[in-house]
Amino acid sequence: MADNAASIPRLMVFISLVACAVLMHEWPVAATSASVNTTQSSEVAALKAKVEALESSLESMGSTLLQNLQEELNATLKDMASQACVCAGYCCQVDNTTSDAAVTVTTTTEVDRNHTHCQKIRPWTQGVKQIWSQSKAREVYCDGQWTVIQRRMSGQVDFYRDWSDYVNGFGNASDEYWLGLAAVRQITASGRWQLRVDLENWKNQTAKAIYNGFKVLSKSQQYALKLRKFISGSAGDSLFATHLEMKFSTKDRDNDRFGAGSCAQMYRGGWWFNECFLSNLNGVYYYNSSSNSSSNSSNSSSNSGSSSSLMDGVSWKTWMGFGYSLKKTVMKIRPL
Ligand SMILES: [Ca+2]
Repeated sequence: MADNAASIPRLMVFISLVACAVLMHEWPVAATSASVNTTQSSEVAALKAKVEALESSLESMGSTLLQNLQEELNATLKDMASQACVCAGYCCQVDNTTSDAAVTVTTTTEVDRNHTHCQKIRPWTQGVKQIWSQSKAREVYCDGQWTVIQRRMSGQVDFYRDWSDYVNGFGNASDEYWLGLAAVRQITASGRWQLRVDLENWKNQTAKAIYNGFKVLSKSQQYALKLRKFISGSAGDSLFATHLEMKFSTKDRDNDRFGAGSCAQMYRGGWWFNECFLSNLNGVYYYNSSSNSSSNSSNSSSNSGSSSSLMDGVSWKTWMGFGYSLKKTVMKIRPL
């Protein structure tokens, strides 16, 4: 018993020692863990700050890159759209006034490249239409299947113009105009063509002249006039007999056969002058055929007076004679 009694305190001491030992062992461990946690937290905080900084930086870079890409894409799209307008034969406009990403293409009219003259545009109606001429869309007046290449009717358009204007065309398809020698040359370069001339005088009487084999020759041939035959017409022939194979002349390009001067300057128009004419449908427009009339030109005072002053008028000799200026004229063509 004495041994047992003595062993209890010894056991207690032992347990105490073990407990102490355990405690002694645990304390350093707990202290080390706390130290590591603190270090890790600060590192995490630093990393977090770095990540945030990087994110912010990337965001900024991304924004700039995106903006640059959008601008580049927009420019490319506009360029492509412009080319598409030309390539597809669209009469359209790309809006270059805005830098928005959206590309605005305003298509006014689609022009079929096969529509090189009015007969190819169905249905055959009267009015201003788009044809494909010299690699671009342009307006002409279609009289059914006829393509109008010249029209006088109001005196609103000045026809006393230079070579360049007569080659490229001028006026307004809904009113008075000259389609242009280059365009007419291109249209009539192949195939066989008929020319019809419609005239109206100041008594509202009408007459016509029809020719087969109409053609305008090339630029190097000074857009000379080719006609195979005068077919018919109450206006008589004022073209084939005198103007066949004549080169075109304007006030600044004397290709006529009149050695003493320029027919285009004397009779104030562009035409296939010989020496000088039986017809001059591009002459000065007078608002009346008779004397004391006035013209549309700025020097109208010099155009009034005796009927002889109308020699430079819109003339077709075999119908109304020299010195009579017509009210309306139309030159129109169609394939034979
Ligand atoms: Ca001459």
